[in-house]
Amino acid sequence: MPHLTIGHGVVTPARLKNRFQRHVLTLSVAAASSVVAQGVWAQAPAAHHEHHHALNTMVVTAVPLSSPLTVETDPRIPRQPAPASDGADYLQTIPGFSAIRNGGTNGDPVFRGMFGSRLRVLTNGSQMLGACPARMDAPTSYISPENYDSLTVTKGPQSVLWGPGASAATVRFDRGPEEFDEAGVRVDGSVMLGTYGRFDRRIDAALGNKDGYLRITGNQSEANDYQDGDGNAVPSLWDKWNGDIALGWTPDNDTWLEVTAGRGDGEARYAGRGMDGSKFLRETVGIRFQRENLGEHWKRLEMQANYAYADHIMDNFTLRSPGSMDMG
Ligand SMILES: [Cu+2]
Repeated sequence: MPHLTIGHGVVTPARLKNRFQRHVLTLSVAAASSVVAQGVWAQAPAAHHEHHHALNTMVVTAVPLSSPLTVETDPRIPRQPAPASDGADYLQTIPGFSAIRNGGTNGDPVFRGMFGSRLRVLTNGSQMLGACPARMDAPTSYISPENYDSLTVTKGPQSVLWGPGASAATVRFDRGPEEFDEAGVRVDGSVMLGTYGRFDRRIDAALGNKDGYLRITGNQSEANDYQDGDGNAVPSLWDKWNGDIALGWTPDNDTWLEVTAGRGDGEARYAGRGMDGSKFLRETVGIRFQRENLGEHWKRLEMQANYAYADHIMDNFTLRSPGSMDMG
């Protein structure tokens, strides 16, 4: 269970006041005792002990630190209240992260007050930048966290292993390699239904043997606008899908070669802007090679090449009525 639960008490102002009054009462009784009858004084400390204050329990759920600088977690593990619609939504469960929201999805992640190019976001070691000049598609908007096996956040600029510029943090979503001891098939999937049309489904399947594997991951997530207390629709609709395929070769325990290809698209309504995102097309291709234990002084050799293409369209007529200033 990689989630950390911390319980501690809360002292609210009302409670504090209440406690203060009780202490005053205790003291006044003690003072009266000492003046009126010296013999009663011995009982006063006992009476004081009876005033135990059971504080309310507050449960904090968060991803624990692996080290002071690193947070590692499995993004497939359920988190509350519902699966994350994109990378920024997931990162918000990690202490230090927040997001500049656009609508229901595609927020822009912020770590310790820094965002944009200060936050390096990598998927399988490659960088996929957004296409929108108004940052409707932060790099995390192309990421469905449940489609990855691990999430590692390296805080601060201390490591230069993953390229320059990450003064806030480096965020890595990674997949693979698959490990089959003998020929077999592995299938993992989930479906989630929620209010306001939230409907998520995901499949992650692999088949292979000791020498290699074929893995397919796919997901679709959608939600409608939610309504505020007066019943007005708040523009927050989204619908997005991803499909990825990976072909791996693992001839021995130290060698890994993988070729990947992926595609995805989506649309999202934005409450705070004059336009919506009607297309977030992603096309990625990659090849990576890794060999370990090359010698006494050479631990690992890694090579990879990636291609990423983003096609984004924003307009004010696909998902809303042109010229409507209420953005409904
Ligand atoms: Cu845009």
